[in-house]
Amino acid sequence: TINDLQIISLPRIEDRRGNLSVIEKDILPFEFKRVYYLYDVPGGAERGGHAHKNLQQFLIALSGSFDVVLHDGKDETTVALNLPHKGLLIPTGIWRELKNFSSGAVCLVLASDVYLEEDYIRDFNEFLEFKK
Ligand code: T46
Repeated sequence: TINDLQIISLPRIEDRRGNLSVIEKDILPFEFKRVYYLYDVPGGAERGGHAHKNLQQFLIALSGSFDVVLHDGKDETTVALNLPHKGLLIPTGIWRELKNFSSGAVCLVLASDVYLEEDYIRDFNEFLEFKK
């Protein structure tokens, strides 16, 4: 459920040359098998609009900001991501929509598995049925 969403803070190593953050495998509750990123998102565009049956993902706003609207079949919440050293852990079975991308926003995603189209639920009513 959306109660299982987690904001995970990453180490931030600051010095006069700037900041460095790191994601080591033990900071996430899953081993990541894939990394992808969303960028050059035009103003007003929305991404997501689906749920995953098994996939777990960790999202970070590497640059800029965007909102993630999350639904567990019952409740909805919105998480604003805008810090490169804090990420959102999305467990399995959560519907997500990404919107309000700032210009230059980059969304980095670490995923628990490779790309599998059969893991997606792309219809909201089907998602509600799946959650029953
Ligand atoms: C999610 C949100 C945050 C691939 O070929 N490999 C991949 O690993 C991914 C993620 C996508 N694709 C292809 C599939 C589509 O033809 O790239 C195209 C765009 O994918 P999609 O419409 O799923 O993109 P988003 O931004 O709506 O969703 C993605 C992830 O698919 C999804 O798991 O949670 O980012």
